[in-house]
Amino acid sequence: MTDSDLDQFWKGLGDLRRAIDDRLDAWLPAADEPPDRLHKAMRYSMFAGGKRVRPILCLLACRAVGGTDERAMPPACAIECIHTYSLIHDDLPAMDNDDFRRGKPSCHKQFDPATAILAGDALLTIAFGMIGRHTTDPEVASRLVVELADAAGWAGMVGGQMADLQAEGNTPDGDALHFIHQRKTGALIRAAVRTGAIAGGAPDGPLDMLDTYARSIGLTFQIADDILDETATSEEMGKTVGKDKAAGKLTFPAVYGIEESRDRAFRITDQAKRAVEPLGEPAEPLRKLADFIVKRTA
Ligand code: GRG
Repeated sequence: MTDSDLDQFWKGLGDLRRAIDDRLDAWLPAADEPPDRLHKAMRYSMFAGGKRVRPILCLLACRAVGGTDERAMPPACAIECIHTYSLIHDDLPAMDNDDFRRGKPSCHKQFDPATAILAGDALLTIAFGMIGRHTTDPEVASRLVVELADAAGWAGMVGGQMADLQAEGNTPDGDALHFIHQRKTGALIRAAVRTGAIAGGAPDGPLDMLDTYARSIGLTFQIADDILDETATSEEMGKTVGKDKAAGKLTFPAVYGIEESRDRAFRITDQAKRAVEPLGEPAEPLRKLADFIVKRTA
């Protein structure tokens, strides 16, 4: 697939992105509802221009197993809320201390740290409310809640973030790197695909194929992020770049160098695409999205 085909594919997902934004708008508290500062902060970060990769993955995984977009909307929106909370908290002075996110002042800069902490907390908790309130089948709802809790908490993103902080300044080591990346970034991306498939009623076989796909693209997403942190400009990324290296973070380029990291990312992307080959044409958008993720420039 050429770069311009990929560009076309990504632009072609505009309707899906708008449908997700409309649903998030409907399911988040109104900006003027008291306490309005909290709701304004939640909405500020939610509508700051994120790419919506995770909810798109969730909807495409649901389609790949024959499900409707409607079924996947609750986990898709829930995951974007959890993702946005993680970025708000990650930017706080006590964590990465970043003043910019998505090209705009980060939440604690636009509001204040206390409001940013509470906006993150409210986005994390509303995610589980979205699943419970808008999933019609209670058994599916309970499976989705467990998937999300595992991916977001100690066994996933929060655990990965802690391991990442603990590893700062350590000698670069491939096993530790995989441990961190699978949890910090990979777990939520994996949950996006798995919850989409579960909401769409996937039997075990296709769910396993999608799981293999999801683990691989979760890793390539973070490899691409690590490379962009060293090669892209802050303007291109909409956030401060180069901080990982300066902080002695455990990244793919630190362990393998930029070229080997790129080669690995492309090899893992091929594995991802092969894993969903048996799902045929309905999984084609997922294969294209895998290419987009590895080649992304922001
Ligand atoms: C604070 C509990 C807690 C966790 C933070 C995800 C995370 C853990 C921190 C974010 C820091 C970071 C740069 C992670 C790398 C991968 C990543 C999540 C990048 C941002 O995701 P995109 O590119 O962002 O999907 P947009 O803005 O498009 O939504």
